[in-house]
Amino acid sequence: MPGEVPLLFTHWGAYRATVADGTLQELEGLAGDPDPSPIGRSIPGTLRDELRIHQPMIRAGWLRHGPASREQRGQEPFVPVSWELASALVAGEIRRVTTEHGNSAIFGGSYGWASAGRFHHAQSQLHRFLNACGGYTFSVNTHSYAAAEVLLPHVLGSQDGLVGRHTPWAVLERHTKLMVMFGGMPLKNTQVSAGGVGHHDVAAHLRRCRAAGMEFVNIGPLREDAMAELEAEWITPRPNTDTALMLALAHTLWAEGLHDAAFLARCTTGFDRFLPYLTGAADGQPKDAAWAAAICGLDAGAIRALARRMAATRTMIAVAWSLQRADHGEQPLWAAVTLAAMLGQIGLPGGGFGFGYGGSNRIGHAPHPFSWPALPQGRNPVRDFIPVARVADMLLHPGAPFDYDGQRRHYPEIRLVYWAGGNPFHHQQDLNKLAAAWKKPETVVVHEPWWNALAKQADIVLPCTTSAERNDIGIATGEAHLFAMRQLVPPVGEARSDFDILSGIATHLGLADAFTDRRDEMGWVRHLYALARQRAASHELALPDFEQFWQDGHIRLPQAAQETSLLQAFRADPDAAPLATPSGRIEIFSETIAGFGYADCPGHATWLEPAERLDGTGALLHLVSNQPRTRLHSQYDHGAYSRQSKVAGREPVTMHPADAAARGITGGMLVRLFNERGACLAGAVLSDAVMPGIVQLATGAWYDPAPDGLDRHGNVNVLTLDKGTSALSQAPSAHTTLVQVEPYTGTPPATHAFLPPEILEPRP
Ligand SMILES: Nc1nc2c(c(=O)[nH]1)N[C@H]1C(S)=C(S)[C@@H](COP(=O)(O)OP(=O)(O)OC[C@H]3O[C@@H](n4cnc5c(=O)[nH]c(N)nc54)[C@H](O)[C@@H]3O)O[C@H]1N2
Ligand SMILES: Nc1nc2c(c(=O)[nH]1)N[C@H]1C(S)=C(S)[C@@H](COP(=O)(O)OP(=O)(O)OC[C@H]3O[C@@H](n4cnc5c(=O)[nH]c(N)nc54)[C@H](O)[C@@H]3O)O[C@H]1N2
Ligand SMILES: [Mo]
Repeated sequence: MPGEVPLLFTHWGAYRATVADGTLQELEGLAGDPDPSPIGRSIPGTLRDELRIHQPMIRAGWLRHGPASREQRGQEPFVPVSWELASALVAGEIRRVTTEHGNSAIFGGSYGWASAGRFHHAQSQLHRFLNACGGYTFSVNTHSYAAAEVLLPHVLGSQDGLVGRHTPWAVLERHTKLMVMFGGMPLKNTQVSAGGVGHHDVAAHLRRCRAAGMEFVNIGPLREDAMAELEAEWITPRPNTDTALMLALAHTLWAEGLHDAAFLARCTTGFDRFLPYLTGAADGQPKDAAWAAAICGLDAGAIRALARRMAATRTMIAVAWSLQRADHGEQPLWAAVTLAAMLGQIGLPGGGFGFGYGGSNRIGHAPHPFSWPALPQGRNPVRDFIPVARVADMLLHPGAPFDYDGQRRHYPEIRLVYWAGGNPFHHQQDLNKLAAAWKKPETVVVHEPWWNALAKQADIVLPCTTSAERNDIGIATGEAHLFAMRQLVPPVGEARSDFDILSGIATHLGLADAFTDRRDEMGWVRHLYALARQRAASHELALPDFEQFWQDGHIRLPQAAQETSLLQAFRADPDAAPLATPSGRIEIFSETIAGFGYADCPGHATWLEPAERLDGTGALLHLVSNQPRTRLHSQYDHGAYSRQSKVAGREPVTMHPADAAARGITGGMLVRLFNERGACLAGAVLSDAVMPGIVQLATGAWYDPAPDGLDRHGNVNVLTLDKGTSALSQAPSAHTTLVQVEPYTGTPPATHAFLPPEILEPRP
């Protein structure tokens, strides 16, 4: 009986927990999960490790001199203080900044994943609190797929096929004959879903697809982005040249009369505006296979053959979210939709396109027809915002203008940064630039469980609990597993939940009732469950009462037997079920976007040179900074499972043996990666499963800058490019980065990533 066994629910799955003597001993995959994630192995050992923060901490200089000491941020010891003092100081800063400068001087975007759980959702907690304080400058869109979030509503009228409503696996298994995967479907990424996973079943779905005879093509730099059993054909265009390849596939369809003219006429608009560009009538350059072959480093015949194969059978074009986390990341999305429209299979079972099938366990699951409850955040009266990845630009250039989706806006001047539940010293590109920008605000407040880089870069560090130390309700969206997240162990030291931390500060500001709504933790958990129960009931799904749920620990709702393909109703009758675009059709050309007049995002899918890319000379290498197999972003990098993957004590960097030989690098060697933005150390792994010309260094190694700026541990974001994809979406361009690699010949510096900062004696 699950009720007997306590559960720990995370973004990468649910585990049965063994607890003894008030400590978490062991985690085992949830019964029925065919493929539990090994990331859970890192949790028991880190829950009470030496990196946990036990007490509120204040940077020594801030305690003495306040905001005037900001140049020392990140370099000074910390002083432990009481909750009473820490809460009063934070409340005082909020009062000072809002009174003197207004609420837009607080940056509370606080992007990040934090931990699973509907109530203890750090970002929602912080936003609710700051709204009670009168608001804050916020951020829009995600690091995951910001370019898509802005572009696709113009092209498709919604984000269907990006975050949900994908053609489900059950339909793919039966109907798709050819799966063309740009960026593959890396199983390592499907360990995870935002909010949590019940059963990991992407591998099983893929196996069923293969058993049904589906053929796979993996287009991208890493062979292992496609599971070996799929026997995928591996095509390796130079990274960031997918748009040229897609245009050439489209050109071949056109040149050979393989396109579906009837579908284009009935369901799309603007093909006539795109065609002169495709054929070269507009600019003298046909976007044909020979043209793309030179850009991509592929064989023109292979491109034409793939186009013919796609036209000859039921083809799904799957595009990884990674392709749009690159300079001009809007273009591969628009080109993929254009190519799929020319094939004419959009809305047919198993045909068309889908984004992110390998990006999350959730994609391709049938959602329930209602949304699950979340902590209400209240209303933010402040109108200032930034696109999520523009945080360093905002801090560095207050008042400067920026474009975003047809608007011209200005960066506000930020005095107070408040971050809970994300790690900008993990996620932000060009960390040396961020480190400089981070000196600008007067005060930085952070909630963190561990002494990671973000905590070390704060002025006021408020220690927060982890999921094992509090009560919550967990919902694996899409799969509809509900979990009672009962507290397993007492909190470490004086650590508090984000809710309790913020309640304490709210009390100092006279806002306690506004923030808590007079509910405590269990009051909120019961309230959110009651809402979930109501919503389920209105869709004829009966959930047990709270006591029963809390005792049983786990509810699995019947999966909705969803058979609908993406855009099926639209295809069947575009007049009866039009898209929410200006034309009601798929916009191969968008008057709206063309009207913005952006040179870096014209009115139709266009090949635009990225800021940097491989040019065929072999001098520099393209950096693939993909998601880590052994952790969630930077979370649990200090855990056993991530640590055992390190090479020479650093994050492993994988490169092709030929590229290594050309640089005198052998496997296991300590190497230095560098470019004009920064440098880091890493441990070399040689493999022919990466294409020549690239190096792969996953994100998430804890940032560990030496005084000269060298990152000693292998944080890839000291190398990456901090540039908006275009004026349209200003999305992150992490996947557009060239580097050089060389053996590291000096005495290897010790890493400090997993050491806490110096802690001074508490003040009397
Ligand atoms: N180069 C490169 N960079 C990338 C990407 C890439 O592909 N390449 N991918 C990007 C993408 S897609 C994403 S989504 C981002 C992810 O970036 P983030 O979401 O910022 O990364 P995390 O490491 O998950 O950060 C979560 C933080 O919350 C803390 N935390 C956990 N639970 C709690 C809690 O209950 N309360 C509080 N207060 N804190 C908690 C964790 O300790 C951790 O420090 O990274 C982006 N960065
Ligand atoms: N284990 C684990 N799983 C995760 C996460 C994690 O941190 N850990 N993070 C989660 C999050 S927040 C997100 S948003 C998703 C992200 O999901 P994705 O965006 O799919 O993730 P990535 O691993 O960055 O990229 C997938 C693959 O794209 C390929 N690629 C990179 N650049 C190019 C290119 O220019 N062209 C082509 N054709 N291929 C390219 C790389 O080979 C890379 O392995 O993953 C989620 N899953
Ligand atoms: Mo993401």
